[in-house]
Amino acid sequence: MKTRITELLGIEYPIIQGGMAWVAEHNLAAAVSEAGGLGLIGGANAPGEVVREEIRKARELTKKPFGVNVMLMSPYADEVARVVVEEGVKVVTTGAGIPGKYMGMWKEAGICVMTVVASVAQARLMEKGGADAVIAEGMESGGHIGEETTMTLVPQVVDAVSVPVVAAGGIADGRGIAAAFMLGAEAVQMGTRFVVAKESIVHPNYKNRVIRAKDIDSTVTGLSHGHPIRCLRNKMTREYLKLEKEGKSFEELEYLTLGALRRAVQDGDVDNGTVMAGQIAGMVSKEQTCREMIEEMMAQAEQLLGRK
Ligand code: TUI
Repeated sequence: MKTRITELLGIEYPIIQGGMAWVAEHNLAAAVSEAGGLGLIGGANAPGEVVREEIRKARELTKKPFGVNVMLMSPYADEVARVVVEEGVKVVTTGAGIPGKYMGMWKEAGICVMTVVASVAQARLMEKGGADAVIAEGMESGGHIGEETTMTLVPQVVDAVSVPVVAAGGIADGRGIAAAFMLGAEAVQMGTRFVVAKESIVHPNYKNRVIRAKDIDSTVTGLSHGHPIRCLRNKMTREYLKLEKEGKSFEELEYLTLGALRRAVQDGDVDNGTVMAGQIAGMVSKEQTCREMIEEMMAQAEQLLGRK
């Protein structure tokens, strides 16, 4: 399945692994790239030097292309943006903001830049700013989300820009990939399914929560604060949502969320931590290698799309 995205990135399959905070480290990124997709290292809130080390470790595991996600709300975004240039990273994705001030530097370095957008207006802005592709992410996604759904956002973004579009949010099997292609996407980005990959370093408690999740098990905290985060319901979200409803501010509730993603991912505290996952967690039912996941999904997608 050759598309403008597979050609642009030099990858075999149109599957990109999301640059998830604390989850998307070098082992996962390298495994996805080795299996023919595009692995991403999530810069998240990590300092530049930590990301540099991750890039170097990924290089030891794969000669294939991989990328780095620059989370623009990070206090270290400036240094991570420089590190990707210094380390000769070929692909950068951005999330949670507008990467305008880095675009000149990245384009000059020959980096392929793909920016996550949650609306048509953002997609137009990113294209104008020089993005090589946009990742249209629906609110089915885990973590920090916009307001539109993948089903409605992707075709509207496809109509609005001429750069290729990657669909993200709510996709975790070959049917989702085929559906995204029918909407005009030329690749998909997936997070939740890769959380439970064998190569993923996420704590077994976290993986088990995702594997056991039902369709209705995710919720969104911080909607009224303008910081919506999709995660699986637990003790923390029940407390957060109760206090949010009572009118407590973002700052007053920060004690519940500070460091909470790390607590869930690394320590396995899935009661008090933030278990970020997308709505499709209900369909993610087993741990497999990245290669097994990608080959299974591509076979299904190709059959549905009549390409095999
Ligand atoms: O970035 C994400 N998802 C994330 S980042 C993250 S780390 C974090 N942890 C705790 C609190 C906050 C963040 C966890 N999940 N997805 C990509 C994404 N980008 N979704 C939405 C956007 C987005 C939002 C605003 C892109 C552009 C944008 O522009 C801002 C503007 O002013 O228009």
